[in-house]
Amino acid sequence: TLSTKLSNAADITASSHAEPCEPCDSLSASLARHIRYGLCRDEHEKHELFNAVAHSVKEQMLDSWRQTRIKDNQYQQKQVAYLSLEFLMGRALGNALLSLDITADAQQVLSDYATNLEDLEQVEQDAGLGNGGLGRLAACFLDSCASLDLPVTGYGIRYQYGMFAQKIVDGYQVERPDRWLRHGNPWEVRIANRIVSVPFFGHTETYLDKRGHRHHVWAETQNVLAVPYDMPIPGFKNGRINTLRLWKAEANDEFDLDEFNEGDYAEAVATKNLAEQITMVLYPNDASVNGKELRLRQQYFLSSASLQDLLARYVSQFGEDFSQFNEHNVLQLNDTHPSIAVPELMRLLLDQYGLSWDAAWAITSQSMAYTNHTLLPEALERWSVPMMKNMLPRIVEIIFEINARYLEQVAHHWPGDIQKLANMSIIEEGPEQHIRMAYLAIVACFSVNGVAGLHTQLLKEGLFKDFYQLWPHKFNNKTNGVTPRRWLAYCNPKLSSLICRRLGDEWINDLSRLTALNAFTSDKAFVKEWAQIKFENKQALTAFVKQQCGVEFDPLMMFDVQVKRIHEYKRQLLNILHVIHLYRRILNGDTQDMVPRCVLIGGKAAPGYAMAKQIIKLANNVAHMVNSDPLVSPLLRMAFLPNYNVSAMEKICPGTDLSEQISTAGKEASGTGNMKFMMNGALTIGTLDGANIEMLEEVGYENFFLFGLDAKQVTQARIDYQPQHIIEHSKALNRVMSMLKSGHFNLVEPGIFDDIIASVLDSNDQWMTAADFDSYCLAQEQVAKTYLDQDSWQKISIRNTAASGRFSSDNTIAGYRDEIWMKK
Ligand code: 4GP
Repeated sequence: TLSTKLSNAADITASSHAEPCEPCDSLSASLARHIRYGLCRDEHEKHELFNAVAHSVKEQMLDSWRQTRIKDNQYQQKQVAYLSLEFLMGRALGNALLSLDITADAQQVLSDYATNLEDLEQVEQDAGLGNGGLGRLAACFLDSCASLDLPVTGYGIRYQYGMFAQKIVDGYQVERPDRWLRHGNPWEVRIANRIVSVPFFGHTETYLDKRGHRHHVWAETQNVLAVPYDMPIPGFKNGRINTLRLWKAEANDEFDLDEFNEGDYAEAVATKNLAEQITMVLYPNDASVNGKELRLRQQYFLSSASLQDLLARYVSQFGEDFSQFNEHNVLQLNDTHPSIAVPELMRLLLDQYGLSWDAAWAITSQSMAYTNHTLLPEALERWSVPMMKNMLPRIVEIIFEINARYLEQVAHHWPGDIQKLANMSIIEEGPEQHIRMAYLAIVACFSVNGVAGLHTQLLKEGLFKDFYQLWPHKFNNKTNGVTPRRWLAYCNPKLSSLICRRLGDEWINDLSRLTALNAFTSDKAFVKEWAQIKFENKQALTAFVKQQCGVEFDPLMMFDVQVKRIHEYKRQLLNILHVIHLYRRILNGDTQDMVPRCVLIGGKAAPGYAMAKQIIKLANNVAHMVNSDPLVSPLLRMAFLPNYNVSAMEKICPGTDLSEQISTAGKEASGTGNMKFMMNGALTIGTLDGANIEMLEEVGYENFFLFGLDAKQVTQARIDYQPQHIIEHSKALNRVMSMLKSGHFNLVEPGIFDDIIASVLDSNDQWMTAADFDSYCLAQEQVAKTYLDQDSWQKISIRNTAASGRFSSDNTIAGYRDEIWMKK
């Protein structure tokens, strides 16, 4: 009856320890119920059916979710909080079914509703709460943490609009808002009893108490409510359901009643809008920061809400005795975006809980760890002090105090070196002072890590050299990884099933087992089946490209793919120049040894990044010329895929032959797309950059197409770089540049590519496009030669998958666990 159900529910909320409970409804009963009582109509739209299914699947997780929470609240294991402004989760349904091991069940159940699972999955909107690498890494990490049975909570922002939707109009990128919550989010649960309040603005005051102790008050603040929405993160077949807690900003007074009574309805609602603006939209900048005030508000909002949540949870277990805090808690900062958590934790411990500076600092500096994700100096966050003083006056005071104390250490280490003090200060002097957030993070955190071997080495030698000298023990490397559940088991069911038939299914949570595939390179039947699966995946990708771009690919041709954010350092331009090179060769009848290829490029440009947008336009225009010449299309086709996102990658990587990882050496911190392609048996053409280096180590030179300058050579070559000279001496590049300059690709839009042309010719071109062109073309010829021998290509493909085990994010997370989070 209803009353017993309600009283059971009350028991559940009251009980504090895990206990067995009755199993919930079967998936099929649950779905029937959701359809019958949730939709309340006989006809329903596809997305309504999807929501009903998602609700039913979520229901299957609720008991385990609760058990996990109860267990973790006992702090038997140290609790980890992963703070990130971005979580690029993509779709959840397929992954949840896989983790819960109920995919077959769901397929069966759905057949009663005249639909199939695959179609229904396409209805789910991607949760695109991130820009690219850093956000997707956070999502892979959550999956690995749950699968490794680690008590890790993701803390992020519930952006009402995620990463913008990209349309291509006349070859140009057009941004459209991503209304991912339009039909509701069936996975989330609003947790009304954990709402906290985050202060902004106001001013600070100090007073002395009776015993002469100084106290700080942050007065007359404007407070914004932070409302948690929890998403379940299921571990792979292990019963753990972790939590991704996303904060939504809400006004604490729905209406200003005085204004409302005076009849100014709009003014009364305005406050509400101002508060809710904070979590309205994700900043669509990848690896670059533009110093916008609203962004700082987002960062502080996330940091403060998450820390308040963490402290409240701790206090409810241990009271206000913080001596055990570090034993039970650790925080990982995903780049500097949430590094304002450092002074915020200090503030809460000092002002709210009355700890001394030294006690608060001991806790703060032993509980936080920082991951850096980019070497590009322009991406290092700096916040204007006057702006911050106005928005967060108490926080600025604390940062200045941290800085003053820390600079004493610097002075002690380098006596008399004034310049060192200025260089290393958290406060950058100038016409306007700025706070260097990376320095703040390094000073406060006990661990600083890069995301691939080369990247970490470059941090130590370059960007953070002084800090490495001062605190070598803080620095460590954690090479990135990707989750094999989503990026092989789920996205490539055919390959996955072949591997399972040969190796069993233990590779899914122990990816190193894939090395056993090497033994099958001499098994003809296996190689044939491997090739057949790639072919079928290419057929599926062909259909997707046709549907998304209207371009006809041919699965008999080689699929050469570069999908990632559009950025000059990633050098999509180099790829396009190579396409022009092939195109020109075909027009000239120089087609000997050429392999028919379909080139796919996809990715979004930051809306304010003019050069990246021009590169998109160039890709589209070149594609148009290439595809419209019937003499060319048997040998070369090209498409620009609009709106590249997580769910697109799930279709792309299984059907790719050649993965383009061609960044200027020393610029790509790690890369993770490179790993997804490798796992799915693509061969890589790439530079000695980021994790490519480690991939090469694993798979061997003979199974990787390496080209270009390495990081040291790039630095060297920059000193006296003369691209004009290089072009004069390269027949191929010379012809490509002439064709580009002739306006062949922009006959009706003269001049639109002038900036791009100038960038290649510029002796200041940081990206060294001209320098690597010949070497790239040579490697591409090697690719073609290898591809012509299909048997050998397929064997290399198998070796790539076999060697990808090291790049499971399970591996990476085991490293974070053993060397950072749980390190004694
Ligand atoms: C990215 C890096 O560019 C990429 O190399 C790396 O694999 C990824 O982080 C994860 O570590 N950086 C960003 C960013 O996404 O916004 O800085």
